[in-house]
Amino acid sequence: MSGVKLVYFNGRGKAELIRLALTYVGIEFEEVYLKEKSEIEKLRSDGDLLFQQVPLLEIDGKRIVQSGAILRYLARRGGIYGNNNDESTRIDELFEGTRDFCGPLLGMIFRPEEDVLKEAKEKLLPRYLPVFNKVLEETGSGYLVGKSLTLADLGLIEPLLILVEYLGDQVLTGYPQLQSFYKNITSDEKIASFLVGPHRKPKNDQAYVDTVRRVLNW
Ligand SMILES: N[C@@H](CCC(=O)N[C@@H](CS)C(=O)NCC(=O)O)C(=O)O
Repeated sequence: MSGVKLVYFNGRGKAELIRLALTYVGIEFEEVYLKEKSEIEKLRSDGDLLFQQVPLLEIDGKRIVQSGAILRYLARRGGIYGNNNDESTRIDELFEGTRDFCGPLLGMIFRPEEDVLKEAKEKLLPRYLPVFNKVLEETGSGYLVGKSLTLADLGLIEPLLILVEYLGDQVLTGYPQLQSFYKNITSDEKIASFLVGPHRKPKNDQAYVDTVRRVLNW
């Protein structure tokens, strides 16, 4: 075992992309699932959570919090964060766009599904799908930046997976670059194995919501 440990809930939330990135860059890891309030309280009182929040990644003798910091650490370590400052900046720009795109979708089941999907159809899809489709058209490589997969592409596949899961693949109709992006990325060997493997979490369900509420005292 590599000793790498991801602490979060047994659900997607802010950890799912970290799980995907760890898998993609080839780092084996174990997961610790928070189930009780006392567990997060212990991490807090031990000083393990800088902002009192999870996810927490223990790796290379460090404890890293903040999902963006964790993902960038993994991206740099795995060589998927560009070859120079300009590329990394472009990756950041697009990656942050994927976070804005994905954010409202992560709340599925914490809010009524119909409301989230209605807002997604009215606001998120028309705002973000054309932009990402256009960027892919411009690079022509099948990736958002450069000629190989970067953190930005991992960031984009997360909301696309959620949308296709909830709305079907017709959600990408009219966006040919995104259709082939979706197909290519999900058939990448490492990503395909992640999607059917033990680190991939199922759709949020009531048990997950109850656990989060209990642990965080919501
Ligand atoms: N900006 C942080 C936000 C993390 C966050 O909101 N974590 C939630 C669980 S999803 C949490 O631990 N909340 C407890 C709290 O805020 O006290 C990140 O991206 O990691």
